[in-house]
Amino acid sequence: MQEAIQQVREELGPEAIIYQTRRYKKRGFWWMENRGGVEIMAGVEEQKPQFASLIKEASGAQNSLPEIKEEISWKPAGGISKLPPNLEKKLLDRGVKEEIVKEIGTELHGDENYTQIKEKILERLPPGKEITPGEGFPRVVTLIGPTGTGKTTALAKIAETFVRKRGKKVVLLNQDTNRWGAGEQLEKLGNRLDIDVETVFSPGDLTRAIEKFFDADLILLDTMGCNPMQKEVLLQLKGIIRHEFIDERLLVLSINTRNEDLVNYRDRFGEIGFSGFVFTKLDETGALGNILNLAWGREENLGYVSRSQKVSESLQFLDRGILIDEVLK
Ligand SMILES: Nc1nc2c(ncn2[C@@H]2O[C@H](COP(=O)(O)OP(=O)(O)OP(=O)(O)O)[C@@H](O)[C@H]2O)c(=O)[nH]1
Ligand SMILES: [Mg+2]
Repeated sequence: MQEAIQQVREELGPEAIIYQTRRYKKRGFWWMENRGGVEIMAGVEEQKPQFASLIKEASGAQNSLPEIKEEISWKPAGGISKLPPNLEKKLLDRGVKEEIVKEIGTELHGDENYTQIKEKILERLPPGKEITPGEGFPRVVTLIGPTGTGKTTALAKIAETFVRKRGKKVVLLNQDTNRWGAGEQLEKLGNRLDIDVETVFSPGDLTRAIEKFFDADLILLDTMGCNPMQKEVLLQLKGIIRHEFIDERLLVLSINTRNEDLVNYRDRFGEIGFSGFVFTKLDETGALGNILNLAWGREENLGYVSRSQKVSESLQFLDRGILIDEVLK
């Protein structure tokens, strides 16, 4: 131990502060190459914490200095959590907010393995929930979100999967009467899949449409893109999507958007209520951390991700375990 402390002083200077010293038995710190030894956390004041881990084979404690030097591995930690430095870096590189990384780190002791760390992250993420068709009556699902996030494309992918791959009876409803070409987009899809398409202008229309297609397995309601900064537009949407017959309200967010905007969108749409997330355009960004930031500590379910413009490429189910593995891989 004395020798190791001397090494620290040589590397960081005589002002180095020893924060913590620990001895290891030969067991598993998986990111530290499974070696026993001594770890010293030290830093120098007046700088961003420059923590360093000094690990030395316990069995080689009597080694002469040059031999010991070969076995010393300095691993500068990011300094903001007790996560293994490589995992901390991955989370930050993927865009996970610093406060979340810190929060994950606070409850760790520093000797957890990957599965244990994953468990800690899992605790704060909502589970994934798949769309299931109704049994004896239709399941009604609506997609909501800001303009151009990929709502209609996601809806088309869901319809394609349930009609073509699962042989279910699907009906499309369109509430988007504002945007030029919105109706035609769904008509085209309806023709291609040979399924019914109807436009609804009011909650009353929606009730009538659901009653009309009560033998369907799945009714998908497309909504107009909403600027959530316009309160009256949100309230108009709320009037339709809070309909008591709607089972799932999925918020569609394009993940290639600035994190601050995404959080704002989530909160604004949260005010009118949604039940799960669909994240689109993952093929355009590596910032998967945005998903973790948005779902962190939320009640709404994780749902699906879209990685392509092509309707033939189905949405992928996103469970929290899959999300963590994707962010950390
Ligand atoms: N790269 C990529 N593009 C996508 C994805 N999903 C949708 N898009 C594209 O995003 C654009 C907008 O898609 P729409 O499905 O029309 O979006 P929307 O939310 O229905 O738009 P509005 O109804 O106008 O609010 C189109 O060019 C789509 O092809 C995706 O996963 N990846
Ligand atoms: Mg649309």
